[in-house]
Amino acid sequence: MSSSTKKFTIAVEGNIGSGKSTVLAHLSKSSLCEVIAEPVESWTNLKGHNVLAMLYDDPHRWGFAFQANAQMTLAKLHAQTTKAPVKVMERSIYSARYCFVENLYRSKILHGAEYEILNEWFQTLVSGGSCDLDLIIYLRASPETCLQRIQMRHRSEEESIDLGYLQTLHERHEEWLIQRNRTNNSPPVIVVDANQTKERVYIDTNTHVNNLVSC
Ligand code: TTP
Repeated sequence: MSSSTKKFTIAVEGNIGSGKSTVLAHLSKSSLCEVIAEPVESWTNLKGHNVLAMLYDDPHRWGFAFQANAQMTLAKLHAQTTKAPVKVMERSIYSARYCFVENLYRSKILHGAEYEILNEWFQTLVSGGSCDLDLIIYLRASPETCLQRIQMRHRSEEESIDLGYLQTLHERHEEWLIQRNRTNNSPPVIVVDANQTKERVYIDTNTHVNNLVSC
């Protein structure tokens, strides 16, 4: 495939409240990009069940079910084809596994058996190559900034999120994307300072998307 017709898949990653949705809304205006939004709506209404609220109300009871569903819904989005040269995903199956599942397990919320089942399922879903990424853009924001933004947007399910939870999730993102603890087949990672104003974040993100397509 020539470089002019080659298609790319990018995942925009970052802690809860780091600004992924606003960056995606901005990128959706570019003719280069087709944006695949995260299926949060399907998590708040799974045939009438709000599994996101259930997760926050009782993580021990619902952590496994939520993460099983998150992995499955994200894998479906990975498999979706797009017409534009760049497919941009909000999150990926990799952050569901390496950040959220990992965090629930290390916090002793997921049982060892549940962790192994989710991991086995994850390995199966990614093994065919349909979840491969060409680039990860990491919106790196401090947990304090994320908390402020979460409080401002006021998603009712997330009222129990505190700084401690965001700090542990921040550490999982850092292990995965900065310390590169998961090096097998990992795509390149570009870090964008997401503590900046959203205008600055847009400019930085646009630059990276354009660079990817022109190289
Ligand atoms: P995010 O994927 O972080 O989306 P967001 O809308 O909060 O992102 P941003 O503010 O940067 O635009 O999280 C959505 C919700 O789903 C959040 O409450 C965390 C939760 N979640 C999990 O609990 N487990 C998972 O595996 C994923 C992907 C999300």
